[in-house]
Amino acid sequence: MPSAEILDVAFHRASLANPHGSTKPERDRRRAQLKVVRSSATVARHLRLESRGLRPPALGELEKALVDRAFGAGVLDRALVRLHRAEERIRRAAREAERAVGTAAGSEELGDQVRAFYGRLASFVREIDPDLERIRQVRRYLAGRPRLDPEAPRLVVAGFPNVGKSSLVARLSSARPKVAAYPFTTVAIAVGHADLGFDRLQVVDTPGVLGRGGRENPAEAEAETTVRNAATVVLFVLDPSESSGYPIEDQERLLARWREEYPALAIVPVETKADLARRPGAALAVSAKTGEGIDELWRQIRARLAPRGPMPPVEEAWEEPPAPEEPERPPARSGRRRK
Ligand SMILES: Nc1nc2c(ncn2[C@@H]2O[C@H](COP(=O)(O)OP(=O)(O)O)[C@@H](O)[C@H]2O)c(=O)[nH]1
Ligand SMILES: [Mg+2]
Repeated sequence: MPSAEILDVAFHRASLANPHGSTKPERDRRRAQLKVVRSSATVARHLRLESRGLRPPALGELEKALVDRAFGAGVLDRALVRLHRAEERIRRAAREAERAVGTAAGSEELGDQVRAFYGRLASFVREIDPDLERIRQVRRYLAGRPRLDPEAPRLVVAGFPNVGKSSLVARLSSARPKVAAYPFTTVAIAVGHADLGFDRLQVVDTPGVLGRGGRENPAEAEAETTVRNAATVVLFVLDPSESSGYPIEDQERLLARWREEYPALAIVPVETKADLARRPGAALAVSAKTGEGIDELWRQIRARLAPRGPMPPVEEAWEEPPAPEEPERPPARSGRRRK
C-alpha cells in the first residue's frame, strides 16, 4: 500500500533525529519537535512527488483527455484534490503538535504527544490510500504512452483494425510499430517522427476503431480520443482489399461519421494495400508494402500542414537579390524533396 510505504520512510527519518542540547530534558523536547517536523515534512514531500506532473500544463491536453477517458472524467482531479487537502491537514496538525510539544511537562508527556501526532499523521495518509493508488495507476498508464509535443504538428493515423495503419506509420516515420495480420495488435498510441523541412511532424499510430458507438473497447476509445484531441491532420486508412476482414462499406461509414461529428478536423482518406486491390476512382491509393503512392500521399499531407498565408520560397527569403549586372537566373524554387 502506498500509505504504508510513505509512513515507513517518514517515521524512519523522524527516528534518526539527533538533537543538540546541554540537558536531557532539553534534548528530549527538541527530539520530540524534530520527530513531528520531520515526519510531517517527509509525508508532505512524498505527496507532492506523487502528484507531480499530473496537472496541466505539465499534463498535456491529449494526456488529460486519455486519462479522463480511461479512468473516468474528473477521477484524477478529485484524487489530486484529496491529496492536496490531506497535505494541508497534515501541516495544520503538525503545527498544533509542535505547540503541544513546546509546552509539555516531562518526557512522558512528550512521548504521548509524539505518539498522538503519529497516529493522526498515519490516519490522514491511510485515508488517501485509494487516491494514491489511483494516481499511481494513472502514472503507469501514462508511462506507456508517448508525450506529444504540442508545438509540432501531429498526423494521427486512424481507421479500422488490421487495415495497415501501423505499416503506413512505419513507411512515413521513424516509428517501427508492431505489424501483424490480426486486429488490435496496436493497443495504445505510439509516435514516430518525420522531417517536414519547415517542421518536425509527429506521426501517431492508433489502435483500430470499429465505430460501434458505446460498445467500444478501451483501445478504440484511446484511438478516437487521440483523433479528437491531438490531430492536426487525420490520415484515415481504408483497406479496399478487405484482407483486414472488414467490409469497405463499414470503413466508409466510420469515415462519414467522423466527418460529420468532427467537422473542424482535417481528414485525409487514403486507400492502402494497392498492391492487393484498388478501386477505380480512389482519390489516393498507396501500398505500404511496395511504396506505391507514398510520394503523392506526402504531397497531400504537406498541403494540409503547410503554414497558412503566403510564404515566400525558401531561397527567395534567404538569398540577396541578384546584382543588376548578373544575367537572369531561372526563378528559385522551393520544391526540394524532403520527407
Ligand atoms: N499486401 C499488403 N499488405 C499490407 C499492407 N499494409 C499492411 N499490410 C498487412 O496487413 C496486416 C495488418 O497490417 P498493420 O499495419 O498491422 O495494420 P493495423 O492493424 O491497421 O495497424 C499485416 O499483415 C500487414 O502485413 C500493404 O500495403 N500491402
Ligand atoms: Mg496497428
